[in-house]
Amino acid sequence: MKIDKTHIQKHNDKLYSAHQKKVKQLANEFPNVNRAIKKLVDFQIAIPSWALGTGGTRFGRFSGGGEPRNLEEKIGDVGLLHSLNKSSGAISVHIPWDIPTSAQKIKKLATENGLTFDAVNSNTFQDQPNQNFSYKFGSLQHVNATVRQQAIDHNLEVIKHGKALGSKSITVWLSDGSCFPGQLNFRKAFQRTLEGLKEIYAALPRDWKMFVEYKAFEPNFYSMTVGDWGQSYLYASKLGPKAFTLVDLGHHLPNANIEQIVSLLLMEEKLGGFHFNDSKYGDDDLTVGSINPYQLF
Ligand SMILES: [Mn+2]
Repeated sequence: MKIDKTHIQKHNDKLYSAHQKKVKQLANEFPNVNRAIKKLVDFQIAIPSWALGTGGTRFGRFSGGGEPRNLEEKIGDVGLLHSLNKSSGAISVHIPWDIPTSAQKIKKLATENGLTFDAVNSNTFQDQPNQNFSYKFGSLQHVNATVRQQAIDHNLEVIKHGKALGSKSITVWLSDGSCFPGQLNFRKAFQRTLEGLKEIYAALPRDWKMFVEYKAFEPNFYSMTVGDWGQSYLYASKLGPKAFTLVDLGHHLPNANIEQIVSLLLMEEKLGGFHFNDSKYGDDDLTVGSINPYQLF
């Protein structure tokens, strides 16, 4: 659905004078208010293509009417969001859930909606139909080199799709790990994963970045091979200047001091970005700021 621009303008016009009064009041109190407003105006948040459903949990879907059925409709929805808030001018696409049938057409549609393409996301945490080897025991950490190669090839494929869309980064989140003590050699799992990431890193176009996303637990419940910011930072440091740590706010152990993690990553210039959400217990994916609004700021 598209809202006519004049319709939004008419709505804004009605509120404009009251809004101006508030800004004036603020400017009297805080001399730097315009700098802060400019920062807010420039702040853009990419909308993930997998987050446009309206109902349900990770365990069951209770869809409402009007949910987007394909990438085209998802772009339409993000475009609508962006036309209303002017802060979500990008979409982050998940491969293989949202492989464009024609990159050119999809790019054109995005441009018409005022959108660009943010990071592309790979998926080696699920087996896809017609896939040769299973990721049941991991992807890049797998003891079998052919499974690792399949995971590497998938990431290279994702970069190819991203290039066609004009994306400039790839996010790699691995569910690799183990569920029982003694099941996995931690060091070897780390080294194999690093080797795989190195191959993907080597395939990055010159102006691209790689984000290494970590998660403390789930789906594996004993160890995760990219389990925390320390491990992600280690991978990112060993990979090189185009690799960064990605902080998903829901991917920590309870009560972790995320603010401190973020501040140190910023200091080291290794903060790649955020996945904004909130949680009370684990990876709850609640609305950002709904549980810990102060932590967010
Ligand atoms: Mn995430």
